[in-house]
Amino acid sequence: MVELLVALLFVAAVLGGAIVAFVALQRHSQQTQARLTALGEARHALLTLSRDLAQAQLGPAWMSPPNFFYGANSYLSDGNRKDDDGDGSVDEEQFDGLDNDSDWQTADDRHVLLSGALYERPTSRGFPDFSDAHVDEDTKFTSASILFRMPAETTGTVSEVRYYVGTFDGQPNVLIRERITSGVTEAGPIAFNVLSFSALFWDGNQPPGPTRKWETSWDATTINAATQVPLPISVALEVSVYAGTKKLENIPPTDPLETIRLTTIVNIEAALNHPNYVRNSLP
Ligand SMILES: [Ca+2]
Ligand SMILES: [Ca+2]
Ligand SMILES: [Ca+2]
Ligand SMILES: [Ca+2]
Repeated sequence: MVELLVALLFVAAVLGGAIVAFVALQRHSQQTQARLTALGEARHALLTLSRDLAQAQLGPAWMSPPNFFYGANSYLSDGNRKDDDGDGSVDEEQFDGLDNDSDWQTADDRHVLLSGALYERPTSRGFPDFSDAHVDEDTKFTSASILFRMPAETTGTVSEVRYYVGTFDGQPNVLIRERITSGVTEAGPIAFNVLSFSALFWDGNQPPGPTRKWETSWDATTINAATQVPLPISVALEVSVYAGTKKLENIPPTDPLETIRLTTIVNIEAALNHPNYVRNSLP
């Protein structure tokens, strides 16, 4: 009888251990699943945006205003409440292409030489800029909106497309794509749980030098199309998507947030091919 009891206790102990391990594994796989889902949302957001932005166009002349491209960022006071770059400060940067906390050094200039023969824009060398170390590494969140024209799905017509983060179908933090074609508006969700959406605009109109930089806003109507390029040459994009397992609304306002953050740069074909765009010559 004693032996049986010992055996039963042993089985119970093994089962208990197995249950604890199973719960830990499940929690781990839920976290992995949440990260994969967030990564999927972020990738889809950047791919959809890149595909549209690459086709941004000037005109047509009969539409008002003829040159139409707006971009704006509003910088939020909060980030993911984590010290992502391990420098002792939390969320100390803004996604603006600048080194806001002055910890950039010449050695952090990552793309002086991109490959054996390809260099970064000469005017960007020796200055902190996008994707250099210590630039925009541990950022606060941003709420951006971009509005531009692109060819519509029906040949010969034009759509006005707007991207922004808002509430869709009662759900907050949705990256929304709104498209107006011939007076008809369609809006659809591109990504969910988007905590940050930022866009920077490369101005090809500034003379080569340190003034040629990423702008945090754009208004094509203020640019003289006869002598300048009304579209940005490139747009740098950032999205941060919530990747935690708890519901976002159940997280206390001071707790750190699990996030996935992706960035990319899109070139605008119509700007690159514009006759007023003066390219920097490569060395
Ligand atoms: Ca952070
Ligand atoms: Ca930091
Ligand atoms: Ca910095
Ligand atoms: Ca910055």
